[in-house]
Amino acid sequence: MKLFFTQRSPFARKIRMLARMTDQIGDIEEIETTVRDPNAPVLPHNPTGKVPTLVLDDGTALSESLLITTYLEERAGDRALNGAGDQRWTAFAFDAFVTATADNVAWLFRERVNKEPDKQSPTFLELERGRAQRNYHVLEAALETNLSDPIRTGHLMTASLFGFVDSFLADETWHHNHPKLKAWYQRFQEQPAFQDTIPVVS
Ligand SMILES: N[C@@H](CCC(=O)N[C@@H](CS)C(=O)NCC(=O)O)C(=O)O
Repeated sequence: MKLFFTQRSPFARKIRMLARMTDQIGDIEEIETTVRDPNAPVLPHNPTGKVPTLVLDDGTALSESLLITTYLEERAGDRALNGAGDQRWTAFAFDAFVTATADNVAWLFRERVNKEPDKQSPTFLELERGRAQRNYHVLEAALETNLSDPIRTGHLMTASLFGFVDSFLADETWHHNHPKLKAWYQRFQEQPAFQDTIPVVS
């Protein structure tokens, strides 16, 4: 399989961590691509040009990190982070919530990096910051009840999101104002898969 990723994408980093933590990385060739570029290596496989994209050996291209997560979780068998049986949907629901939060933070990032300050919409930024704050409160409560649980795929998305914000939106680090989230994230950073996927940006 081929996994197209960028260093910056928190969604791709989550998949890269999942592949490592479920012992599937040996079956995956990681290929760095550009985005928003007519010559991006991912485009012949996925015309949307989005990352992550996982191309299966039969050429099927999976995009959307939750779909790729579901695929790799099923393929992982006993090593699946979300377990088996119906209770896994609680773990996937948590993952979907964090993924949606990351989507919103990514929109906020695009507004800030792709537009000159005087072209940015204060209304849009205020809305997205409000949404992020709201979601971070929920996340703090969710992690508090799950802190002693095994690591689930939603935890990987959470750590990827915080890593992205720390590296690329350093003045929007809301997790620093949530002591339990902050402490959890500090501990999570010791995970080898997290260390192995730290963005290398020149
Ligand atoms: N909801 C998507 C979000 C993926 C996403 O937004 N990826 C960004 C990079 S962080 C991307 O591919 N951008 C390229 C583009 O917008 O053309 C997922 O979970 O995979």
